[in-house]
Amino acid sequence: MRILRALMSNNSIGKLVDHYSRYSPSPLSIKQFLDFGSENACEKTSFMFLREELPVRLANIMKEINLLPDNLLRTPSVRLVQSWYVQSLQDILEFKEKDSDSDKVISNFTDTVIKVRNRHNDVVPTMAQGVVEYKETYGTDPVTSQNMQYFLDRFYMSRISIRMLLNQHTLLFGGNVQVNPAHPKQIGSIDPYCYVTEVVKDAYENARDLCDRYYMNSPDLKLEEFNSKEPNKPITVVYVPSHLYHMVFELFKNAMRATMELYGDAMEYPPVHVRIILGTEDLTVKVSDRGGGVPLRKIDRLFTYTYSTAPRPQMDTSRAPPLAGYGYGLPISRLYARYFQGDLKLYSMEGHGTDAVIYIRALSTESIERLPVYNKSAWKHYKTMQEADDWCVPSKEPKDMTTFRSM
Ligand code: P4A
Repeated sequence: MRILRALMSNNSIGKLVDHYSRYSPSPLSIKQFLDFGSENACEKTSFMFLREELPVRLANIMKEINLLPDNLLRTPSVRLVQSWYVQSLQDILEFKEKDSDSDKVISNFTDTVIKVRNRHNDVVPTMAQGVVEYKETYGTDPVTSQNMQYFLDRFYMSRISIRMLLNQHTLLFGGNVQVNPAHPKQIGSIDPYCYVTEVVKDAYENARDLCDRYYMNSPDLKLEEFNSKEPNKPITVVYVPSHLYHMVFELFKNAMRATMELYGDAMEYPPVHVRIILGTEDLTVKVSDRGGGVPLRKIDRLFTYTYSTAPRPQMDTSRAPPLAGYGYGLPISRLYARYFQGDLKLYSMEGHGTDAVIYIRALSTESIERLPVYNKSAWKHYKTMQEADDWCVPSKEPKDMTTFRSM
């Protein structure tokens, strides 16, 4: 406590960041999130945990922000984001000064949690703006692009995890009631009986509305479910429905866009085909379209932040917003999948269509937060120059084999 006060009075935020970044974040399983929020849940336990864990998660990622290239750090957007992190760390740390854990303090803490969450609402577009500013001034090279990809994946993953903690606390203890009237069976943002089909249908309907507005038409949905554990029973999973929705909504938009762009004004379109499969370890959601696919050479770009923030193509703003095509839809969706030890992959067949697959852990004990940690290994990623490539550069014109090494 004395040390903390000394650090604070020094007004040296850097020392605080150094201090808390020496601790590793503590990943929670969905099962643990549920236990936090069940009957014997108490606001004080959550308060005691968060006032330790939030500074650790904030400080760990703040160390990595500091390792960004100077030119990127100096952009107004990145400075703004950085100032939010500094302010939030200070706001949370105030609750460690007070030895008290009176009801008043705990209630003030909940207000602070809400304030912190709102402060960080626009982190993604602001950070994206920073990347655009940097690219406009300095351009991009493969090394910088790779470092930014590494950083942004970790930074946005950290943000997803911090918001998960903030949301659970405010949803469980923010109001007087502990049940969310809209989702009475949810524990905070987690649904212990999330009907996967319902989330998929909901995301489809909303993507279809966008598609209809932009293209005046839309492909149908074909949905199949295979429950290998309990055949003929609807598939449920313990999960965050909003995360699942975010992912499938993104995949529907892409599938619809590819289909509509390929078929043009045809009046009939091949449907988007969704298969939901429950196995022992995995719950898999596969979204297949026949939109012509993407060549393998271009698939990585769909997940690249520096590519997605290319100066936007001129578009007609009098029309409805386009279905997809800019922004961080796919890379962020993949982070949501990875956050609880799942993944999101694209298997595209150029000339035919794309299979997009979401993998989710079927067991809530295995759905454990996947969190970045700042350590020597992470530090090296930013400091090490990229080694020379150890693969041959393919030559366009093959050598004339008859004269090759005078065989
Ligand atoms: N073919 N297939 C896809 C796209 C094209 C596709 C596409 C031209 C490319 C970029 C984009 C949206 C669609 C698909 C499903 C996917 C991803 C890509 O999940 O059919 O916007 C970024």
